[in-house]
Amino acid sequence: MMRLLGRATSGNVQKVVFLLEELGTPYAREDYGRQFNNTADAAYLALNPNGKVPTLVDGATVVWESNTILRYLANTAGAEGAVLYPADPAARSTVERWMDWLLASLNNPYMGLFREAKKPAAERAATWAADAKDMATQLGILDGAMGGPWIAGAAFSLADVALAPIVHRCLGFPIELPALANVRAWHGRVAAHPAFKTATAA
Ligand SMILES: N[C@@H](CCC(=O)N[C@@H](CS)C(=O)NCC(=O)O)C(=O)O
Repeated sequence: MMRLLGRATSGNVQKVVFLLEELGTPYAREDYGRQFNNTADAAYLALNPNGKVPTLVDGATVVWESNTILRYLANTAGAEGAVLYPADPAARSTVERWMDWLLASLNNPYMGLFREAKKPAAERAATWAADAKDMATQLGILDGAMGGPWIAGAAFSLADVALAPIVHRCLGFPIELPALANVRAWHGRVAAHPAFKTATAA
């Protein structure tokens, strides 16, 4: 059975749990990271030299980087995986661009706000306002680009899986955001997936 190493509270672990649950793939998640204090051990670093979670162990295959894990799982999941991650290059690019955008554009303000949101408002770093503005801009871009019920258009895809746990948190930060009607409607659709509920329960 596949092993997923990573704490349930990590957004990047939640992406992978969402997909494993959605595909109905048997897996065992093991607690690694932060409070478990076990990702700097030599045994873990031999699997993932970043000392970060998640790491997926599938027999002799070890995969790290959450978006790479999503692609690996889709590529090994047969017909259902091919719907989530289409082989046609043009269709695939509509999925991958948002997975890359998540890391390249949304992640920076997300991480800044995520770190500071835990503090009382008066103690937040000066970067809070700039990150909030950037977050509003990035989510506005996503909102304006959505041309269908799902991130990549008509079909639910890896882009939805990758973005959902993170955007879910972004919408919950105590910051001013534009209306984001498309993003909020999409969030409601994703949140109705039992697999998403399981992934984000922690
Ligand atoms: N780009 C990496 C980021 C991995 C990462 O930063 N993971 C965080 C949790 S979301 C982590 O390991 N934090 C330290 C810890 O939990 O010990 C990925 O997508 O897998």
